Amino acid sequence: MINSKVTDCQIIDIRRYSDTRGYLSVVENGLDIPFEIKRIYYLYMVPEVARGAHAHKALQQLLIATSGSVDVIMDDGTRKMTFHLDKPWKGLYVPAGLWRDLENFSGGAVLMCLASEKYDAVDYIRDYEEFLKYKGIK
Ligand code: T46
Repeated sequence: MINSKVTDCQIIDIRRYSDTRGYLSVVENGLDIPFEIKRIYYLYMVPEVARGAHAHKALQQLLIATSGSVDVIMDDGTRKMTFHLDKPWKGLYVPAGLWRDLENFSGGAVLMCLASEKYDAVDYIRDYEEFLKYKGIK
């Protein structure tokens, strides 16, 4: 998705069910998000450092702060948008082809990622100049 823009990112309300026992949220293939889930991973016990700093050529993701909070800064090479994730029923849909930085993890934060593809190191662009070339900006 070379032409993707930060405005293609969107916050998705994750279905939730509550009763006297608390809340349950669910994401189901084919119903709740615009891709098939092939992998799940999560970041936790993150100290005061930034993570991310890369783009994906093909991977689509739904990022959910299942605990605590984190700032996700999305960048399409011409514009940046910051998404503050702090609720387990809010997911950030991230299309392919966008640079992301992950900052300000709160204590105890857990960032879960539902991913459209299996792990492939070749899908990553980790150099910002290369990213700008990929987007046709430089
Ligand atoms: C992303 C953000 C939100 C694997 O071996 N398999 C995997 O599925 C993943 C995701 C990572 N790894 C290995 C590769 C590295 O040696 O785990 C190590 C740390 O990965 P990375 O430096 O890419 O971590 P982040 O936090 O910068 O990025 C990760 C995801 O890689 C990325 O897709 O969007 O979380």
